[in-house]
Amino acid sequence: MKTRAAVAYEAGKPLVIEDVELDGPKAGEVLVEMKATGVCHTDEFTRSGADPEGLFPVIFGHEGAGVVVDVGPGVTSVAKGDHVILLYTPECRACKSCLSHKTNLCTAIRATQGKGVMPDGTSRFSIGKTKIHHYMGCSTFAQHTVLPEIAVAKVRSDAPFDKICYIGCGVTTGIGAVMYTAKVEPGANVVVFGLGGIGLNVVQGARIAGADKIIGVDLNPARESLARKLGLTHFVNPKNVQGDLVAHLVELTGGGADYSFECVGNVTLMRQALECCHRGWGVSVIIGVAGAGQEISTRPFQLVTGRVWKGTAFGGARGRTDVPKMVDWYMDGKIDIDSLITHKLPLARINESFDLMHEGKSIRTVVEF
Ligand code: NAD
Ligand code: AHE
Ligand code: ZN
Repeated sequence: MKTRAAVAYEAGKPLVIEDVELDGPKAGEVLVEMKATGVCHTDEFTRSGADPEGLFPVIFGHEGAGVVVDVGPGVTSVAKGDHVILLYTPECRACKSCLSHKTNLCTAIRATQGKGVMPDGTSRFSIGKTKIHHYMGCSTFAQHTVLPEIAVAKVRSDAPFDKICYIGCGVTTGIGAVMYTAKVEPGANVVVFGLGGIGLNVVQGARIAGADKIIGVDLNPARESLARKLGLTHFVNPKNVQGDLVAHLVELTGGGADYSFECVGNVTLMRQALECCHRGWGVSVIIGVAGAGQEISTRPFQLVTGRVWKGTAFGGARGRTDVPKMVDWYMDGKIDIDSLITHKLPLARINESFDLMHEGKSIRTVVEF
């Protein structure tokens, strides 16, 4: 079939809206009609050329919700008409990682996903003779896309696509990092570096977990009011701190953070996030994705004296199990998504979403089909 998509031909260049060929679902795969997709900083990260795994030409997007319109042979867990959220972290429930119950990082299809192809090693997208790569196994910047059934979470049909698409990455990553990865307990002091589409969800996750102080660090003063609405208790703009930021945060938390989260992708901030943690037990969780060649460093003494460095992908959530629960929490009013969706655009104007991101104007832009 033909479908409309935003194609990235080259790093750093605007996406081009094109009609692309899409082959139908093969065994174990589903065809999804996209209804809405968020634009995450990670899409921009790969578009910019900073991603060591970046491949071109490609159809980006990994934060989507839609409807199953066709299924390939052998598909049993979803059917035509089901509403789904797409999963860049699938959940096969059969691989060593899924069976371990120690990680959400299903390994069933990660190798081919990283090569921009489906599990059989081929792409479903093309233009003429040119193969177009899939992105993070999702490619949500297209009116239709094909995924393995293990990479979709069936969700309730009364939930609005233009809001729940954000559960496909940002919401689950932020709230999951607090609940599943860090396991923040009531009364804890939390520091969040970066109050964008991910960090604000860390803030609301920390509030739900019953954190005491929730301190946000961001260079953009416009982030403060929305962050406070979601549960932030203290806003720190590093530009206004006299002296050392880490020392300031240690003082503000009365000795160091119980938990800190880096939600920017900046290795200097990652170090500060670790070092503002409390001696003996503070846990720092890296969420931000750093560019090719970047490395983290600290004095080993920081770890010897009990601080713990962790990382999280998709907030440690198991997609098919946890994502439907997240949708229920939204529908029950337990989590706020509406305030974070600051802009909506049609696919034809998707490039504007990257400008809004760089200008610090948007939290999430949602593209509706
Ligand atoms: P965003 O652009 O919406 O937010 C980034 C925020 O960081 C902005 O508010 C910006 O003002 C702030 N910031 C930038 N530089 C700063 C600095 N030096 N000090 C303080 N604040 C600073 O991005 P996002 O969508 O929230 O994504 C954040 C990061 O998380 C990205 O690196 C993204 O790739 C990554 N991410 C990781 C996962 C995962 O599973 N690990 C999932 C989604 C996104
Ligand atoms: N390709 C990059 C890594 C990118 C990365 O870490 N991605 C996160 C999700 S970001 C969503 O917005 C992730 O899921 N990582 C686990 C995985 O298996 O990719 C690089 O540096 O190579
Ligand atoms: Zn993302």
